[in-house]
Amino acid sequence: MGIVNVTPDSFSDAHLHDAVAHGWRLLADGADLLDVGGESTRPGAARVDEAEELARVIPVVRALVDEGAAVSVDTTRASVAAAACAAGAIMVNDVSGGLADPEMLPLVAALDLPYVAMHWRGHSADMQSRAVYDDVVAEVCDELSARRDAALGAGIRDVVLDPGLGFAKNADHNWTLLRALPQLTGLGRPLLVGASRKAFLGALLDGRPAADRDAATAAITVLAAQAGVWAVRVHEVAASADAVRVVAAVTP
Ligand code: PMM
Repeated sequence: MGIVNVTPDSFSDAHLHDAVAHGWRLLADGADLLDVGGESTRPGAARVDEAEELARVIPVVRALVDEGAAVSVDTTRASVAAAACAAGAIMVNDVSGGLADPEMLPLVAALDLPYVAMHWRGHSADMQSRAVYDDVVAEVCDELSARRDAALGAGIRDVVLDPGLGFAKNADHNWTLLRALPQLTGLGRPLLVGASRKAFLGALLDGRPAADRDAATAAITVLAAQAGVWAVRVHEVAASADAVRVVAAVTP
């Protein structure tokens, strides 16, 4: 899954053209799916309003779909998910797992589309204050199981789970969860992992800036592929696509 973040810190004012060109590059590099989002979820980020999120996301979804791309929409708002799916998106990636908007799960059920439910404890502005666990693996598994059951109970048939690395989690929590991929895949649904360029990789690499964390990201892709993870969500696709093929070649 290649990341197309349509946010001012990713693309300048000419964002439509730039974001679409970026999406095409990710497809050429081997992405099977493009994840288009208009709201930054970095720790501390403020929310964007609905009109702004729609204005960022919908034209990019439409342009990529019109050219034949498979697109998921990265949003916590049912209204944005509905508009993106009307524009041709075929999957909803909700970092809140249905907690941010009560209309999200019924909407995705009605559309009968696949749904990514990520582990989440609150919006980005103050989520790191919720990075408190006695047993991070047990608690993430419990809370993610509850979101799985809510999504299935709402009538969504195809539910993907995601441990939400970096969301109400510190670096130790992220590494502990990556060590526990077998327990997470044991929740009985396909698993998505999003480690790409995240701060815990920068911390491991002595403060390396985000753009220089792609080799570490590809190393996580190897671990994820070996653990049977369904997909990784990455900024730089080529190395991760190669990593997946290498793991496949040595997997009986
Ligand atoms: N991470 C970000 C945004 N959306 N969606 C899922 N399912 N999983 C993630 O880990 C995830 C996500 C934040 O990362 P970015 O700002 O680098 O896109």
